[in-house]
Amino acid sequence: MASVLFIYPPISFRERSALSAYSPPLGILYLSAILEREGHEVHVIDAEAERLSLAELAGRIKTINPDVIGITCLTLTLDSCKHIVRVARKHSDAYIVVGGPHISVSPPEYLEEIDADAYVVGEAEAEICEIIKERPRGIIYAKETHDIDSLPFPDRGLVSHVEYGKFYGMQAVGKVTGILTTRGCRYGCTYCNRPKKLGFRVRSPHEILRELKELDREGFDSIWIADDNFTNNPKVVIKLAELMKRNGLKFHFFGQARVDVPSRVLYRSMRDMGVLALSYGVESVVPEVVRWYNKTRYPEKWPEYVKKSLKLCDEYGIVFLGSLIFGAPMETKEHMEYSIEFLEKGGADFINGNILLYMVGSAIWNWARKLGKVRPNQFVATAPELGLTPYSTEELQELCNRCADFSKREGWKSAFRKVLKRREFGLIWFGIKRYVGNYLHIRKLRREVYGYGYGKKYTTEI
Ligand code: B12
Ligand code: SF4
Repeated sequence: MASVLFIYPPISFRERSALSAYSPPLGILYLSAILEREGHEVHVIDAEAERLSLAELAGRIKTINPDVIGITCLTLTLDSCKHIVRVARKHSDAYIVVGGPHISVSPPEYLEEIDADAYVVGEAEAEICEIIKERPRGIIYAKETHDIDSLPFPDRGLVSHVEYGKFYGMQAVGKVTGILTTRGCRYGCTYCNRPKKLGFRVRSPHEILRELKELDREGFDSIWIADDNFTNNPKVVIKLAELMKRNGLKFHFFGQARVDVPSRVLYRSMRDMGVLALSYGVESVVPEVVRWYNKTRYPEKWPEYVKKSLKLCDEYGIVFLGSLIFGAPMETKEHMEYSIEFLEKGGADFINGNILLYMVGSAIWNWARKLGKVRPNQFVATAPELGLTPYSTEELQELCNRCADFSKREGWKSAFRKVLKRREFGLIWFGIKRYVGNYLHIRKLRREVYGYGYGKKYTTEI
């Protein structure tokens, strides 16, 4: 039996992300559960959430001295991943295998630069045992699991020492973890570089309930729904809410959703099961821009969908976090300001502004490649860097800061109002403690700059 160490890298070992310890890395926790079932000894280091330096990570690798090191690689964590491989080679003789979203979208000819022994394209549950046993070299194309109900639950015990739920300096209620109710995505946004080949799959509500019961026994209070979109399959959500009610189960849920499912039954169900906050990929409310992002087949209806979702969130006391992207080629400053105002006046609680990224594997990266704007190994670049928007980084950054300022000014007040509306007294008490705590904390501490992804500096006070 082998000793296996999985590592989840940070975006950068120098700057820490504002999202740094939000939710556990479920992908490797699923793989760990499968390996443990076969009798392997598994360790997991979440270098992002544990805020480890490269030297500290090297120390941990030396101490564990594993036979196999498995690393998750995102496009934005590619550099950190390369550093980890270098350090792992120096401090161990382990066989090194890398997987994750970037490996699945990278042109294969560039994978060798990572200097691992093997690279896994796709979801690895079906292959992981054989990989650990046979230790093959080169690129392995994994088959996706169609029946995701057949998978064991992720082994969250491997990261029980890490405190999750931290988000822009705030902390979710109680003990926090993540869950997946679906895999894959049904949409094809042009800026998105999640692996497209993975089909959309849904877990049965009974199976999700079984996992939630286990999380309840383990004492979890808050759960981040790690699906690409929790509202991708409203029927499952509605059924799940019904089952949870029947079983007397309730958690504080957070997740990501789309605006184009503004159904009252769905929102009532989400409120009943405990959904507290949803992050929506609004991106823009200008149909021309929305069309370019291929967000929907009905771009002219998008602003109406946004309005309806804002209204439903208000009605059911769900905190609305709207994400916007700035820098589409035809997008003017007036368009961007209009989108911000639309959310500000429409009742969004938080607004998260981002500069458009061209990432390998996305349709817009392929387009920029054809135009000769990106080099084949330039896996990520911002719109201003490529000259694909008339605006400079500073101009777009200013708009991002305007969103951050709105969130800091209004977000907590309006979110608290929504919580009051829900009449959940435990939550209200937690909110008061946090609000007062944060206020004192903010006054005491100096300003700090958080690195948030690539091309964007998120300045906040902690
Ligand atoms: C939850 C989540 C987060 C959470 C928690 C991250 C975490 N600890 O998991 C938070 C909010 C913190 C987050 C942050 C970021 N995220 Co995120 N996140 C997700 C999300 C929604 C779910 C992740 C998940 O659980 N997936 C389900 C599991 C089963 O899939 P998986 O992780 O890919 O793992 C499978 C395979 O990839 C493979 N595999 C994975 N690792 C390994 C390792 C080995 C050795 C092997 C063999 C196989 C293997 O097997 C796994 C099991 O099937 C995904 C979208 C998605 N649905 O995947 C985006 C996603 C992964 N995130 C993305 C991005 C861009 C980010 C950020 C860079 C955003 C930013 N600008 O800051 C940061 C990066 C932080 C960091 N250090 O990684 C992109 C990555 C795109 C890409 N190609 O790189 C995705 C795909 C979203 C998207 N639609 O574009 N994220
Ligand atoms: S951005 Fe979200 S909705 Fe669009 S394709 Fe990517 S995961 Fe799906």
